[in-house]
Amino acid sequence: MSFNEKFDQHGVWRREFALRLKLLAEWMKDHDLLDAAVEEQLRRLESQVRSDKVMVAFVAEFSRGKSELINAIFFAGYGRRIMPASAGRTTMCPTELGYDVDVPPCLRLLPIETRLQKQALMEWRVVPEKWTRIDLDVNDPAQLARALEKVAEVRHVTQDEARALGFWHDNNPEDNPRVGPDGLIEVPKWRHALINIAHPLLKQGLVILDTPGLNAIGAEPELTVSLIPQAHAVVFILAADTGVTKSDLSIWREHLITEGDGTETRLVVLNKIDTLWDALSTPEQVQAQIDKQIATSAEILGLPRSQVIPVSAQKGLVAKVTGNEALLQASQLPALELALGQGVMGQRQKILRTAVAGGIGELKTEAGRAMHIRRRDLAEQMIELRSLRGKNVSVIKHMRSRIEQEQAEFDTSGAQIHAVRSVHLKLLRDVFNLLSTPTLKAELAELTHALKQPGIKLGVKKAYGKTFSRLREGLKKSQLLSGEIQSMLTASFRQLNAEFSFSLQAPKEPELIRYENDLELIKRSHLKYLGISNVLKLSQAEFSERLVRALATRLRMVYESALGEVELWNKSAASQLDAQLRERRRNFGRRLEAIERIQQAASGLDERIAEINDQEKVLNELDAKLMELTSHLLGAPSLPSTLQDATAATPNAALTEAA
Ligand SMILES: Nc1nc2c(ncn2[C@@H]2O[C@H](COP(=O)(O)OP(=O)(O)OP(=O)(O)O)[C@@H](O)[C@H]2O)c(=O)[nH]1
Ligand SMILES: [Mg+2]
Repeated sequence: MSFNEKFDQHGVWRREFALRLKLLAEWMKDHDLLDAAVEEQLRRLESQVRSDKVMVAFVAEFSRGKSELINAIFFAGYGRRIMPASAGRTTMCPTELGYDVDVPPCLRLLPIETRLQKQALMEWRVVPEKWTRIDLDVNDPAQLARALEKVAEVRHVTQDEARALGFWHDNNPEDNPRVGPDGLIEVPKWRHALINIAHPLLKQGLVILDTPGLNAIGAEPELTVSLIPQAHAVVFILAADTGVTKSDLSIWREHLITEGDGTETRLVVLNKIDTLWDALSTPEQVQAQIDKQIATSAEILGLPRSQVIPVSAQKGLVAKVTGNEALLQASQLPALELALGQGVMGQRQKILRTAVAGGIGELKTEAGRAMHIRRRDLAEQMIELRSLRGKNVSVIKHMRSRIEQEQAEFDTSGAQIHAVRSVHLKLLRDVFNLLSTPTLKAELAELTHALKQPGIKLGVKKAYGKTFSRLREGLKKSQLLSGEIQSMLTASFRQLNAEFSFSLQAPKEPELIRYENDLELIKRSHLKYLGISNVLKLSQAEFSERLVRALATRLRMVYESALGEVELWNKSAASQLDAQLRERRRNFGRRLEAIERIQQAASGLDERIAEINDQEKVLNELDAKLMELTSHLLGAPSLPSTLQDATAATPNAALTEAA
């Protein structure tokens, strides 16, 4: 299966999942099983699957054919070249292609001058009015291609301006761009481009990142420390005729080497194999040349040969546009698409499904608990009613006053439950604090200070190390506190269970330690970035400023996820208490009502017992149905029979609506 097909299949699964989740939510609502924690869990699952994005980044030195390859893999359907690809430097700014329903098809461009301000790229993303917008007509490929030419636009500025924008460095002149005869320097006109089009793959959550060459990547720290490391796959492109050049190697070392796992998410493409096709050589001789280039490139990059894929993007594009099957095979593009499909999509699907399975498990536990309480209440009522069989009026009366007394006692115990809640919240506040934005900001203060010092900063690595070990300490402390809260909850719940025969169970605290891993990855991407060739750049205040900003935004994302987990945990504990209180109050009502009926008519008792029997049956059915609905959610992408029935008339309409 090619990448595109695999991605399509992934999309079908996600749409079905969303539909099934919606059905489950409605069903739970109908049966009064939707408490706050369940609702939150459902919301999370839905947004996790709906907003799941797969980012594929194309990274290489200029003119290796990144844009052409994107055209060939994703846009051949438009019948022409869509992304500008031409000799020399073409793509001047990082270009992200994706789809957001809430935004009309358009190209948004962030002016390069925004670099003079301190906001990080992530922060600019949320202020669309600061971007230049050009509407796109997806039905007019020529207009589309014309509009996209903007990403190649340049400006000519003085040396001072170029320096301020981060394109001129006095201390490593060999990297500086050429000065024109007029003394001006060519710089990109735009800092970042966002393309929003309803392309089928983009609609399903694919995000493509096209990047400019070496020095341009380095100029935007966010690209190096955030976008590229977070991409699910990176395609690194070499040219078959030149092999690995010095600057290819710098990009590879600086931006793409990942330690440990993750090598399957790095794909190396040996592009332009058509330049080796030659009428004077036999096909075997050509193949031998390609093989030799693969072997050398793999060796230099330290990869197995199987991970270097030969291809001709240009011939692949031409073949697809003209429908030339022989040329398509010769371009070897299908083999690359296959590798992308297996590697990237296979991985992504596995990860998403595992995450989703965890969420569904918790959902089942939450809903199961509500049913358990109901079942137990029914059983107790049954015992109570059976004990009334053949008893006289005064016994029944006595029973009534006993229930009323129990109810009154229970009502006064509200304070005790309230106390547990407030202790819980108070303790939680400390955890929230530890993971809050102000805390994070304070932790970063020292590093910010170190980076802001004028001149070359030899102590920066040390400052990074210290900052990250403090952040790790913070996480450890949050984990410790969470553990203490869990013990407190367990003890309080046990006490409440004993006193009121509740069946509360303290939910397991989140594993915040997990986020240490994220911290480690962030730290590594920063240190790697600083280590190689950027130490000199650090002497520039603007560069350091941008670096800290990029770091802060990335860390904030990690901390927000951690906070989200703590919140869900809190909701689960609170909603258990609420649910048991509510059920208990209802239970008193039902018991009193039963006594009333028994007092009014002799047949009342038997009728009520029969009713309880029925309710038990209904509960068993609910239980089975819950199992069924949740296991469907975990299943393979094919509609189960019940859903097929429900959507048989207009299956597509139902799916589209759910999506
Ligand atoms: N012969 C041949 N030329 C190719 C191939 N792929 C790309 N090219 C050409 O190489 C040139 C550069 O291609 P681009 O796609 O613009 O390269 P890029 O990596 O995006 O370069 P920048 O945007 O400058 O970073 C263009 O003229 C392409 O037509 C190929 O497979 N064979
Ligand atoms: Mg390009």
